[in-house]
Amino acid sequence: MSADGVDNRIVIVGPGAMGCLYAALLTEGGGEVALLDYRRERAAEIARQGVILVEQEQERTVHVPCQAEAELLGSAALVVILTKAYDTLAATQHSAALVGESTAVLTLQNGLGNYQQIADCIPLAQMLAGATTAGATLLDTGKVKVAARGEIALGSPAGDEELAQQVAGILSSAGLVARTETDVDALLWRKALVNAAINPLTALTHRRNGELLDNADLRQLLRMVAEETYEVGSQLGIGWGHFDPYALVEQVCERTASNKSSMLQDVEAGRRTETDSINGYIAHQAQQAGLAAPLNEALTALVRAQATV
Ligand code: KPL
Repeated sequence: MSADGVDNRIVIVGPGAMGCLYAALLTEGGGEVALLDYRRERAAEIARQGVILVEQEQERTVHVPCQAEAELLGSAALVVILTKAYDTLAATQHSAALVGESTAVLTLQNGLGNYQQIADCIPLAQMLAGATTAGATLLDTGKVKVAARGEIALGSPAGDEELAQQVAGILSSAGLVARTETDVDALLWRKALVNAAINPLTALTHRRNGELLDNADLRQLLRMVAEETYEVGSQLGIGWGHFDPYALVEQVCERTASNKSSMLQDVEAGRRTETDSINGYIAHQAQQAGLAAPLNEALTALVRAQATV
């Protein structure tokens, strides 16, 4: 990021639901924004037609530059990685030309292990990671239905509070709600705990988030997965603070009741899911530490078996 704060160009990597949503909102908020997509034809289509937001039954188009080659965009103040978790490494490599010595790279992806993968290519000191409570559905190329704008919480894995504040400031000044947290791993594990419980159960039962609470068996499963994940995290030293894991999951189901989770959307669209980076990652971490996480392990296998790819 430039020391004088003048060069605030933001590049969003990955034109999925979240990528398009944030590219459009940040552009509307006065940010200088571009999208990077590895698929040339899709990039050209989005560049031509713009991002179409469907919000509160109203449709509007926001024009955002979109390129397939990072070299054509040059270095940015902020790069936001919003690809699917399984594309993290490829997206980071594809974005290399965007990242100069003073570029901050922020991942807002679902799942765990993303910033660690990105940090294989980019100095950890330039990395930020966070989570969003926005809800969005990709209706078509570049066309997104907005359920909730939500808020972004982010932090620095290297403990650079100033960088985290600076980037939260860039996002806030372009109209988003953004705040910082000091313990980034606790933040990411909290989001992963919610995703580990809600996402596979919605994907396996084809229910919306709120509909999980209508069924006693599913409520019980939500509780058990949340508690298992909490236990694994605790054993691994995650500083959860005091909270009731099931209460958090229930609250998110209620707040996002009409949402189709991203995993249900993936299954319905015949796309690969992110279960390996959510339930699979938790089960793997547990196994490495000599712990058991049978529910996360079983959900990973069931979702993988259900997916068409
Ligand atoms: O993050 C989500 C997702 O769908 O991936 C939740 C919080 C479950 C909202 O739908």
